[in-house]
Amino acid sequence: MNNVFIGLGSNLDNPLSQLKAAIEHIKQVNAIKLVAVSGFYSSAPMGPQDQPDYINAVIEISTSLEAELLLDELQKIENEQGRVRKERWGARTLDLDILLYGDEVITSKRLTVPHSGISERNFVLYPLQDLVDANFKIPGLGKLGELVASCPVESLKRLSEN
Ligand code: ROI
Repeated sequence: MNNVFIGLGSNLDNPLSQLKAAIEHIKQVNAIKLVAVSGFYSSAPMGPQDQPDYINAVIEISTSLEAELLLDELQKIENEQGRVRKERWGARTLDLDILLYGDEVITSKRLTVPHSGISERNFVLYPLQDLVDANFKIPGLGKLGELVASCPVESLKRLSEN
């Protein structure tokens, strides 16, 4: 079994419900066991500013699926929840990113793991910090605590309701 962290993001069509529905869909995949869910956070968009704020979270799963088969399952869920791929860095109903896949480094046509944006994305690092401790090692990038220390919290806010 592989321990995997997945980043969830949405800024359209009731983002909090989108994330919760995605977690329910992920739980229904046979080869996936849900281990933990971070808090839910709101944040200003990274990239074009003419789009709504995002809700983000990170989940930890345990899975027997190879990385690309896992990606297939996640993309199915994105599509079922109405994801339409339009402009790069534009608004989206649901984004499911494989952030970490065990301690593997993957660079294939479809996948870059650890996810390429991790160290600049407070909406990934802070939720991840809800699930693992500061000494947790991100392959090739160092300890989570050090990445968090050099990534300003800015507008990121933890929602009170989970
Ligand atoms: N900005 C925030 N705050 N959260 C996201 O999940 C997110 N996802 C994206 C881009 C458009 C880069 N901006 C984001 O894909």
